[in-house]
Formats: sequence, structure tokens, C-alpha cells
Amino acid sequence: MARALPESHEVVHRSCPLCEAHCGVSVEVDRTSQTVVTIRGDEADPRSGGYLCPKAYGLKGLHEDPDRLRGPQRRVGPRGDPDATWEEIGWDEAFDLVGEQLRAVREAHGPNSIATYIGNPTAHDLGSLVYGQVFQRALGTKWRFSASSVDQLPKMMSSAFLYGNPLGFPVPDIDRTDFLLMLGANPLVSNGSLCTAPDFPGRLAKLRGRGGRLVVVDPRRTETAAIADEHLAIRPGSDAYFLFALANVLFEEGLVSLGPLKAFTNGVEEVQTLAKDFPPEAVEAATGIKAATTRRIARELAATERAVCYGRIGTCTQAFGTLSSWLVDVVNVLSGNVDRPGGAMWPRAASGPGVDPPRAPGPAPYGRWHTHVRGLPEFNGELPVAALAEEIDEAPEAERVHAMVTMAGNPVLSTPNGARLAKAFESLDFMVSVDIYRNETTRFADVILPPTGQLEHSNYEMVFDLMSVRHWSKYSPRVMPKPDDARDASEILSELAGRMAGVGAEVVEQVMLSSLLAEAVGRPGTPCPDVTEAEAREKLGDMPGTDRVLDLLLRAGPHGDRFADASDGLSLERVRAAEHGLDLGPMEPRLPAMLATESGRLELAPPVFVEDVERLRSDLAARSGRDGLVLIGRRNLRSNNSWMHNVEALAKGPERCTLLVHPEDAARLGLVDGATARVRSRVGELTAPVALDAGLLQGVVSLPHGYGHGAPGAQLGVAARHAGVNTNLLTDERDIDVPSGNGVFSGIPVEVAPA
Ligand SMILES: Nc1nc2c(c(=O)[nH]1)N[C@H]1C(S)=C(S)[C@@H](COP(=O)(O)OP(=O)(O)OC[C@H]3O[C@@H](n4cnc5c(=O)[nH]c(N)nc54)[C@H](O)[C@@H]3O)O[C@H]1N2
Ligand SMILES: Nc1nc2c(c(=O)[nH]1)N[C@H]1C(S)=C(S)[C@@H](COP(=O)(O)OP(=O)(O)OC[C@H]3O[C@@H](n4cnc5c(=O)[nH]c(N)nc54)[C@H](O)[C@@H]3O)O[C@H]1N2
Ligand code: SF4
Ligand SMILES: [Mo]
Repeated sequence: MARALPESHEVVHRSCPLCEAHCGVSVEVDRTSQTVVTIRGDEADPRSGGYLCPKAYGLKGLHEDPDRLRGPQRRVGPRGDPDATWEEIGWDEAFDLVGEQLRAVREAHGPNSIATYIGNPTAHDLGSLVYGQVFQRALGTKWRFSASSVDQLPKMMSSAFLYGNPLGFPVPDIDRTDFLLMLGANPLVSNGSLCTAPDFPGRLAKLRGRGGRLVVVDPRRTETAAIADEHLAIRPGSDAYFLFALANVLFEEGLVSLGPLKAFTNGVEEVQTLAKDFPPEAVEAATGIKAATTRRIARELAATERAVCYGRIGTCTQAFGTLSSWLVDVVNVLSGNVDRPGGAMWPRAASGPGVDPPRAPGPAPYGRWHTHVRGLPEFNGELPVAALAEEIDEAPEAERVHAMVTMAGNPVLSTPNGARLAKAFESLDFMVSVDIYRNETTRFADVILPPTGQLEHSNYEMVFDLMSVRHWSKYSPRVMPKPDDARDASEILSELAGRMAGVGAEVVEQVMLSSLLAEAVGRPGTPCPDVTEAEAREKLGDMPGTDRVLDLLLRAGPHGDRFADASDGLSLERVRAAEHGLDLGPMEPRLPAMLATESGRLELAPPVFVEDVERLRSDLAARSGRDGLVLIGRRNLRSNNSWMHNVEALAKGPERCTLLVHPEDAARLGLVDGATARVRSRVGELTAPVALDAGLLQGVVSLPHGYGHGAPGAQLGVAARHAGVNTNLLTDERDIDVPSGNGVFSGIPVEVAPA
């Protein structure tokens, strides 16, 4: 029921930037006091229809949080010294200091001695995304790290090698499918990942309502498993066996049917040969899933007209992350469920970076350089963060990382062996963090540069246009006034880029615009070959940075107006005018035109993946000898990785950082509900309160990530009172998914005992 809005109040509609769903929020603001009054779900948003999860309400607390940094800070005292103090400094002084120090390191040790780490919120912020790239280019370093290598890097590998684009993720068409086989995802809590589908729970209910089936494959009976038709409790890290077994059955029972893909797919016979080694009976002990069940699932996949297999973080952050991610695609291809409604499809991203039109065909961006210590391969321009600490504390002096830049990341809590990384940070010559908090990571910085908060600048969810289940476009306007003397991420990063390149921020802006224009207009192969750069510039006008970039991307994008006045295609103006967002229709088939592999074909059996199958095979034999406890992770509806823990409204309530233990394991270990357990792994040890969970597979324990607050030097008053422990004190930086180098969080061998 609409209530009358007080005269001084205004409602601004935007997207919630806190997870990939990007639900529409309506923020009511009192313009007299400039305060957030309420946050509601935007019922007119075509994407989310009013749905919100509890985190959205935390946007008010986040905006008001007194601990959120409002201006640059400089540490006084040695790095890592618990008694170090922090002083506020002006922006010019901060930029000068950072510029001087980074240039000094670069001059002394070369560009690769400066490492960057880009965290997850960057993906949810257009300014950080676009200008973060510009800044990294100005630094000139190849030692780039990001949260991708503790997340979806294996899926990017699969997309790059099979289809020719690391960001061309096949998206499960959950709105039209009748059979969803979901591995290693818990969207009832996470709200979905690599699949932007606001109100994921509602969409799953609809799937079941139309007679469709949901099968969840997870070591724990999760919130999602609980509403599924079937839950298969799989042993951690064994998905590749299960998926190979599905492929095996499809081949053996003559159920393979590629449909139109047959005309342009290579490697099917090779996959068939590989799958021969993994019949359901041979992998039953490793997966814990009965052979008969695996056979039935394979038949159901093949028999259901519209079916799709979807794997997420549980299939990526494990020892066989790349193989599992690849095999999800293999199963979809073999069962004829790629590129058709109800299967796995590719959206045409309204702001489509590098995907639409497809990039030029070529080899996957892989292994062009390697880390110094372990020789781990680069992928898509970045190195695996599991190797970051050793690149600082173990690499030869001439090669090592001397300075660190973090942007919207908290790797001390979110990457394997966080304790070692924290120690390594202490030994740096210089560190700067672009972040809104002084936390477990940024407390090691010499300077922290905080950008405006999400409500204080405009935004557009560019990355997630690439993985949405429908074509949507929504602009998020600035909700709250930009405080005096505050800087947006775009301003901070272009200023820093200018310092590194020895030019002014204005020049950085011009160079960036020119390079974006060169990709968009004026020559064959660009989306607007008949538009000249001068014409495009004139139409874009001279509005501030991020908005102009967005206008360009939207207009040149697949739904864009291509700079034609008569067109009703997208432009910033049009998207902005639709304050609740635009629905541009369902996904449509895009193959083979979208393929950008070297051969121009769908490469189902890339050599890097085929080679790794040997490791999988030898592990199958080794598995039978292992019977200890293994650790997995989980997420909570009121928690967001490591950084929403300072919002009281979300942090309060029962202890969430508990060690889940199966009751029978607990009895054997002498643990009871609420007791304190000591957990030990190769790299570390911690204690955590025990919570019994009969929904866990026996032999598996679970601890959430993102906790372990209360570090000296951090400024997180609320989080410190709900500190919890850092599960990444237990995860092992040596344990990686070999092809991608991705961190492993699932299946960590641990010993558990009463504390
Ligand atoms: N054991 C284990 N570890 C995991 C995972 C797991 O499942 N288990 N999950 C992994 C996954 S999927 C991810 S994505 C990573 C996340 O890893 P990270 O990206 O390293 O960590 P976050 O917790 O997302 O931290 C975000 C940081 O950004 C800051 N921040 C928030 N908003 C803004 C903003 O608007 N601008 C700027 N500049 N800074 C901002 C916060 O203060 C915080 O420092 O963690 C990974 N780590
Ligand atoms: N509330 C909330 N929402 C979030 C986040 C958050 O921190 N809190 N983080 C966001 C981020 S950055 C991401 S990447 C997404 C992730 O989104 P999801 O992929 O849905 O992540 P999780 O909820 O961690 O679910 C992963 C599931 O994998 C299971 N699992 C663990 N090991 C294995 C295994 O070996 N095999 C299989 N098959 N399953 C396994 C776990 O038990 C867990 O249920 O969530 C996003 N949404
Ligand atoms: S699911 Fe929650 S956190 Fe994610 S976008 Fe929607 S409201 Fe925000
Ligand atoms: Mo993530």
C-alpha cells in the first residue's frame, strides 16, 4: 500500500550492490537531514520484483557506519606494530606520497615488483572496475592478483578454452529449464553466482511449480538441498569423478546428442575415451554417490527436453576445480543442453565488455608468464593469489614483490594461509589500499584511500550483464550527496594512474576514452564501423568519467543505439530514464557466431584439461587410503564475505562462525554442541565453537570464511565484538587446482579435538 511521502522525502531506485543478484532497492531519503529513512524492495524492478534478502537493509548501516573511512589516512609507526597510530591527511598529500613511493619502488626494482590485488566489490562498482584497469596499466605490472583466483578462475579457464572467451560464462537458463542439476552452490543463501537471477529462491520454486526437478549435489544438506527434489551428498573434491561418470553413461548408453553443436564441436571422441575410465561403479567410493543414482541422473538429464547442469563455488575452489568446471560444460554439451532455451546460454550483455561482438579468435590467454617461486601460470592477465605471499617472502631479492596495492580486497581473511600473507605484508617496502575500511588487510597499508560509499556515487552492474538469466539494464543513480572533499573511486584511481604515468588525471581520462572509442567505433570489426570517433565524442558529451564510459559501452553494445539519433536502442539517457530498470528479453542462441577459439570451433577437449585428467586418475587410487576429516566452507544469509560484519543490524544475533560437525563424528571426537573444538591443518590451528549438524556428510566439518576480526590496528568496532575465527588460517596455499592455480577451500585435511 503506497503511503504518502512527506514533502522533504524522496525515493531513489537503484540496484543493491552487495551480491550478483543486484536486486532493485528503493531508498527513501529525508532530504532535510540527508539521511536514509528506509530501504525497500522495488516492486517495479523487472528483475527482482520487490525481492530483497536481509543484507540489503544493511546498506543504511553501511552508509552511516562511523568506522567507514571518509578521508585518506597514513600510518604512523612501523607496519604491523599494534601501537601504530593513524593520522588523517589531505588528498593531495596522500596522492603525492603514494605516487612518490610507488615510483621509487618501480625505479629501484622494476614494474613487476609492485603487486596488485583486486577484491570482489570491484566487480560491483563501475568506477573501480574501469579506472582500476587504467591504474594497473599505468603501474605496468604483470604481478596482478585478484579474488578471481579464490573464486571462479577455473570456470573462466573452461570458458576461455572451450568457447574462446574467459568471461563468456554459460548461464543456466533457470527460468525455462525443467531439470536443474546443481553442484557446489547454495543460492538460497548466496542468491546465486555466475548466474544473476534475483529472487533465486522464487525462481527455483517456480521451476518446481511447473513440474521441473531440482537436484542438489553438495556435501551438506544445505538450505537449497532442503527444498530440492533430491540431494546427493558428495564427498568434497570428487565432483570431477561424478561428472565424468555422467559423461560415461551418456556415451555408453547412446544418450549423447549434440544437436546443432555437432557441426562445430571438436574433441568429442577424446572425451569419450577419457570417460571410459570413470564408470559410475569405479567412482562410487570416491564420490559417495551410488552408481545406480549416477546412472539414473544421466538418463534423466538426457531424457528431459530442457535440462541443465550448473556448478558453482564448491566445484571451483577445490583440488579439481578446472576439471569439474570443464566437465559441467562437457555434460551440458553431450546432453544437447548448450545454447538452447532451458539449457546453458549466453546473454547479450547490454554493456558487453569484450564479448559482444566476440573478440578476435586466438589462443586462450594462458601461461604467458609465470610466478617466480612455484612457476604458476598466468591466466587472463593475472597470477594465482595462493602464490602471493611467497612472491613477497620467498622470491629472490631481484624478483620479489616490494610493494603492494590492494583495491576493495581483504586477502588476509579471504585467501589461503592468511597468516603467512599477513606476515609477508609486514615485510613490504610500501603498501597502499583503496578501501572503505581499515581492516585485517588494509591495516598493513602505509596509506589508505577511501572512495565514496555506494550510495554516494552512481553505478552500473556491468560485469553481471554478462551472466544474467535475461537481458536487463539498470542504472543506479547517486542516492546521497557526495560529501565535501570526498573522492569517487574513478577520481582516486585516475589520479594515481596519472602519478604513475607522469601526466595529469585529465590526460588519463582522454587516453582511456580514446582507447575505448578505438574498440567501439570507426573501423571494421568494431560494433559501430560507420561512426567516426569525432561523431561519437560529440554525442557522448563531456559529462564526468564513469557515466560517459557507460554511455559509450551501452550505445556500442548489442542493444545499443549505435549513435544513431533515430534508433530506439540503448543509451545512458534511455537506461537512466527507466528508473526501475529495463527488461530486454530472454537469452537467445548465439553459437557458433560467438566462438572465438583459435579454430573457431567449440573445443571440448583442450590439451591442458586432458593432461590434468592423469592427476585425477592417480588421485582416485590414493583416495581409498585417506579417511581423516576434511574441511569445507559455507555462507550465511546475513554475512557478505569478510566485510559486512561491521553493520550491527546484520552482525547481531546468534554466533555464526561455528564449526559444524556431524553428531556421530562429534561423539567419536568427544565433542558436544556448544563445546570448543581445536582444528588443525598443515598450515595452522584455531579454535571454534561446535554446532552439531546431521545434514553434513560424515567425515566433513564446515567453517564459514570472512571471520577472524579484532586484529590490532583495524578499525571495526562492531565486527570485533563478533570476531569469529579466520578459516583461512587452515587452508593451505600449497593446495591448488593445478591448471588454474585457484585456491582450494574444500576438502582441506584437518584434525579436530576438544580444546
Ligand atoms: N575459505 C574460504 N575463503 C574464501 C571463500 C570461501 O568460500 N571459503 N570465498 C572466496 C570468494 S568467492 C571471494 S569473492 C573472496 C572475496 O575476497 P576479497 O575480495 O579479498 O574480500 P571481501 O571480503 O570481499 O573484501 C572486500 C573488501 O572491499 C572493501 N570494500 C567494500 N566495498 C567497497 C567499495 O565500494 N570500494 C572499495 N574500494 N572497497 C570496498 C571492504 O572493506 C573489504 O576490505 O573470498 C574468497 N575466500
Ligand atoms: N549471504 C551471502 N551471499 C553471498 C556471499 C556471502 O558471503 N554471503 N558471497 C558471494 C560470493 S563472493 C560468491 S562467489 C557467491 C558464491 O555462491 P555459491 O556458489 O552459491 O556459494 P556457497 O553458498 O558458498 O555454496 C557453495 C556450496 O558448495 C558446497 N561444497 C563445498 N565443497 C564442495 C565440493 O567439493 N563439491 C560440491 N558439489 N559442493 C561443495 C558447500 O557445502 C556449499 O553449500 O555467493 C555470493 N553471495
Ligand atoms: S540478494 Fe540480497 S545482497 Fe544480493 S542483491 Fe539482492 S538484496 Fe542485495
Ligand atoms: Mo566470490
